[in-house]
Amino acid sequence: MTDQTQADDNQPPGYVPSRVWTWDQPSGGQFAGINRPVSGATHDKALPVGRHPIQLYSMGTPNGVKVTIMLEELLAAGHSDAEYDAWLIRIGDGDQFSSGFVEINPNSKIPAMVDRSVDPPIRVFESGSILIYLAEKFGAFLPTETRKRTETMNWLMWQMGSAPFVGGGFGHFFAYAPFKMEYPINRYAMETKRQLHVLDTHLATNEYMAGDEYTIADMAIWPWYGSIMRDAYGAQEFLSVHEYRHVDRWVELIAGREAVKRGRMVNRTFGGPETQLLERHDASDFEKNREDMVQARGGRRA
Ligand SMILES: N[C@@H](CCC(=O)N[C@@H](CS)C(=O)NCC(=O)O)C(=O)O
Repeated sequence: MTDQTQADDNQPPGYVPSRVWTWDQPSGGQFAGINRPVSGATHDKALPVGRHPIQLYSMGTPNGVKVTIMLEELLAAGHSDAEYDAWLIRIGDGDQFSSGFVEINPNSKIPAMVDRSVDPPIRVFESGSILIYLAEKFGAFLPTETRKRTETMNWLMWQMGSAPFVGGGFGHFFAYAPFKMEYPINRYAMETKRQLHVLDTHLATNEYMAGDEYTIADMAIWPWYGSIMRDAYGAQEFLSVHEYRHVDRWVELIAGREAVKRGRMVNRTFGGPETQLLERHDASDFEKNREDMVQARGGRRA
């Protein structure tokens, strides 16, 4: 094949990467507007601070939900020091690029957290790091016995490394890219199905990810793989998710937990208003300040 016929096969046809990449225009597709090739703040704005020891700055995406599930589980287990304020960071509006947010997460991604129960306060970013931090701080949901702890960490790290292929790979090209491209959709559908098969095989003989105990590994994996099994990207038929019946069993098991039901509502900005609690500052917010209730009061929080 000559260079020219190869270039004709490229997408768009004739595209040949330049010797040096330059940022000429947004790449197109959903969310392209917030992408930049540099890091750092775009505007000066401090983060709000509430009255609780733990301040969370997040949004109800799968990475955000991992942490709100953990905090709700800790509270349900009686760790009252896990009380938290959850502030909404609207990533579509660029809130992650405020100077205050960049100070606590130079990577400008939700979730990020500040533990103000210690002096000076500790910043924590990366959802996996936040889960481990909270598990160690409260001595919960991370077994201490070496074999079980290692298995929990194995699956937690598996999630952190694997989910970007599902979200940034499959989800992006299947649902968000400006046009459909067979090559990346095939590549990432293959990888997504391989990962679902990994989970299915493991969950055939294990009740939870780390064995017989519910841990931060379940909390990390469920938001991503639970949603790909149920509704993410409208791709359930495409991926034949019905094939993964052990994953299906586990998805229902985790979804049935009361703390999970609460955690998935926090900082959620999509779905029905009755499923959203935009900000959480008190346990009573679930009864008083759900978005359907706030809207019925003309936008006023109780
Ligand atoms: N590895 C990170 C990923 C965080 C992440 O990708 N967050 C997304 C939302 S799910 C985000 O904040 N995106 C905003 C942006 O890219 O500007 C973690 O697990 O915390």
